[in-house]
Amino acid sequence: MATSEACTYAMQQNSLSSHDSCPFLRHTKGELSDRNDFLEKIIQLIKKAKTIVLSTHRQCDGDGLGAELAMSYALKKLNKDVRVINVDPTPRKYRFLNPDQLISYFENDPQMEFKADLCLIFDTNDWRLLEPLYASLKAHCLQIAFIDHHPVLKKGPLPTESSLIDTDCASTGEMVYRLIKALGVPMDRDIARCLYTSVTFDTQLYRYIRNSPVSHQIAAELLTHDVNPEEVHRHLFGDQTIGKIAFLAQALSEIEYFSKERLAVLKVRSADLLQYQLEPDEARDVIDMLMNIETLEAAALFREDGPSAFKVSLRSKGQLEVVSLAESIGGGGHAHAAGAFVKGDYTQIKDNIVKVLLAKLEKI
Ligand SMILES: [Mn+2]
Repeated sequence: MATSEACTYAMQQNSLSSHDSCPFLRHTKGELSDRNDFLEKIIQLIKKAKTIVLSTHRQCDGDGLGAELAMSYALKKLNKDVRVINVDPTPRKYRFLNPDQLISYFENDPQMEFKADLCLIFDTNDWRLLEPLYASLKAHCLQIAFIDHHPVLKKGPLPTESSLIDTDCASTGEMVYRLIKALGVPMDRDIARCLYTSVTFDTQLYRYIRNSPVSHQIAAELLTHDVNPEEVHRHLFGDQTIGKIAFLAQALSEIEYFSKERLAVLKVRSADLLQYQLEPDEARDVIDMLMNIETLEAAALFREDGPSAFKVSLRSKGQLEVVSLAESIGGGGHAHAAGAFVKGDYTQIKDNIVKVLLAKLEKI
């Protein structure tokens, strides 16, 4: 899947230059203060709206969740009638942000009633990642805007016209930080903790900062608002269960290597997740672990997602991009971190993907 995927592995370079012509893209180089004018349109929409619904992609991650929760705290301070509605429940590792007290889950209540002047969707610009909630948002919200740092897909759906897409930002949290500043909402501990979660998660502890000190600058300010960084880091990247470690031991012993250990492929079965009592989200960091292997230039993880259905995660390093492959199978993401949901026979899907990746490796 495109976006939640990409969030775990933000790339260091700017995104695909072929998207430069996209009217939604705002390439915003420069100092923090210079970039605020790009936010003006969204700011006006927010100021005008009385009721606002916030959401993010399904199987949310720390970036999308932190961004929407930070914005919900900020909008409440502006006396807006705010509601956060996500497609599905929040993965375990993010529960320290008390999502269940703050978010309604559409999956648990598909008949839920709401109406809003404005809907802001964070950390994706692909409405398919919000289905079936998106149909309901379209029916009940006067205007919808995506606020996102992923490139717009070449062949996928376009974001709505009022959307703000900034592929220079290392996280959606960075965009929301700017929005909150532009709205004139004073920073407080709740907002800071959520934004710190966003920025820290998507930069993977300040590893993927897109050649910019901005993530650090924002973090430095947020930490003056009584955020406990070790606590956030522990929740996001530590706190593994014994089951998770046993799962990793098994999964890592089953890696298949290709092309002189430049490509790795791994399958995660639903039965494994069940056996070790893991949520699907907990298989996600396995592929990032793989990418720490010195020789690897690309990796593909196949996670069973129902009968003959797989979540494919792709990673790459350096010159090699994987987002075009992800797009070709109905997904998307960033250049070095992308994914898709696919249906079909495992061996066939895997063979096709390996073939494409090997051809790409040939070319670099
Ligand atoms: Mn993100």
